[in-house]
Amino acid sequence: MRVLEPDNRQGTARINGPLQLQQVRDGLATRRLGTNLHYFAEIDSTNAYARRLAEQGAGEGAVIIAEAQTRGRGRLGRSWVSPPFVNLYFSVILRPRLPPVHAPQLTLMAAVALADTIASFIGTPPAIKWPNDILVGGKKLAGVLTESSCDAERIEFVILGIGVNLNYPVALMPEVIRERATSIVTLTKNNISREAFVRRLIQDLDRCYGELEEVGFDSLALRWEAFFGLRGKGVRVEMTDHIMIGTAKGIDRDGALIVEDDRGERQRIVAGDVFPLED
Ligand code: BT5
Repeated sequence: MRVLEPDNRQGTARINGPLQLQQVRDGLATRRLGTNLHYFAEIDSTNAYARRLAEQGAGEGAVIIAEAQTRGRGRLGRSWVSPPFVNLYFSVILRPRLPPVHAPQLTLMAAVALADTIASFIGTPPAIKWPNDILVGGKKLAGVLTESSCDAERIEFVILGIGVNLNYPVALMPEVIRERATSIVTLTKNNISREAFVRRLIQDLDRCYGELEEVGFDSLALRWEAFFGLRGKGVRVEMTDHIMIGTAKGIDRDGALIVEDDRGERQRIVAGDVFPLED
């Protein structure tokens, strides 16, 4: 099922067809991730599939990629717009040897790896919006959805799900996201090789994940903070049961966001949405 649709809207000759998996594998230099690639033309959600695989005992590093998702998901029951052949919908199974309290570090690790990959394609560092958005010019280019299965002592597995808008012009996005989203083709005016992008992403994740397990979180945390657009800025934090206004201070060693409230007290935020005050 090859869809040959010359993408002349962007003035390029590139064809938006299925991902060429062999091109992803060629030259893939990783230690743990991507040794096993599962590819689907369409799926409900790569995260849902990865979870099913992990529950059946699939090993660390298995990667699931789909051309389209019928129920692509974001956090808190939100959905991820997932049209075919233009983007990346990606999940990887991890079995980290970390205590459950450190599970949030994996989301931040993934955001650093993804920001590195994106920077190499757009030529400028994107901003990370805590905990999981990658923004360029204030617009969302990518998101990370981490889902874990833990007991009290150990993490059984973590599914790291990543969605990135690649060759998906903003003009073709549905209205619900058009004003707040962007894509690599919109930023660079060029379609990119999705194979090169996914290969680079798997390698960046492999490197950052190795660093997290072997060296610890500190140097990743510094790099995360360098990408964090809101340090020192006024923020509104929306949590399930209340809203807080304060100044973003950065993250702590457990990956929680530190916000100084209007009484000067530092609060740890472990879940919620953060917006700049001027938004
Ligand atoms: C996220 O959630 O940003 C995490 C998105 C993770 C998607 C990947 S795709 C592969 C894997 N399999 C899945 O099923 N999911 C993961 P959240 O912070 O809740 O943001 C969701 C919000 O982003 C939506 O409510 C929209 O406002 C916006 N949005 C939806 N689709 C988008 C898109 N393609 N580009 C930019 N923004 C989008």
